[in-house]
Amino acid sequence: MLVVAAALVDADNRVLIAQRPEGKQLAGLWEFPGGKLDPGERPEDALARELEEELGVRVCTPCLAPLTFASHAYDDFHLLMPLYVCRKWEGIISPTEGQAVKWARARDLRNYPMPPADAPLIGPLIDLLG
Ligand code: 9L3
Ligand code: MG
Repeated sequence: MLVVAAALVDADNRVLIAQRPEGKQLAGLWEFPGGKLDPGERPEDALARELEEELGVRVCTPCLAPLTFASHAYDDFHLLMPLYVCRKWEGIISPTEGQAVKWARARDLRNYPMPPADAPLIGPLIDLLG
């Protein structure tokens, strides 16, 4: 399964994480926002769509800079997930699914329980953002 995720980074180099809502798989864990590709969709277009659906912000696809990949074998599928860094968006972050969101320093991300696919992305973000 191909899923795309974003590290939205603010002017203070903090990263946005979102808590997966009740009723979803991995509910309660903190993730980099994103989701699955629709059939035939390009990764950057899928991520722009997901960020608008989940957070109400618009990003331009050239503003999405690929940083690294997450790869994790769940019991029933293998998740492959590129992480894109994005520093520019339009609109105010307003979670649309009742999910909590937090801005955190990259080095503090380990304090938040994350899905197994997301946790290995913290290292490259610390390297990038300090
Ligand atoms: N997933 C893991 N980490 C993430 C995201 C966005 C998604 N940062 C996993 C959770 C689900 C699957 O990918 O098993 C699909 O995600 P969603 O469509 O339920 O958000
Ligand atoms: Mg999602």
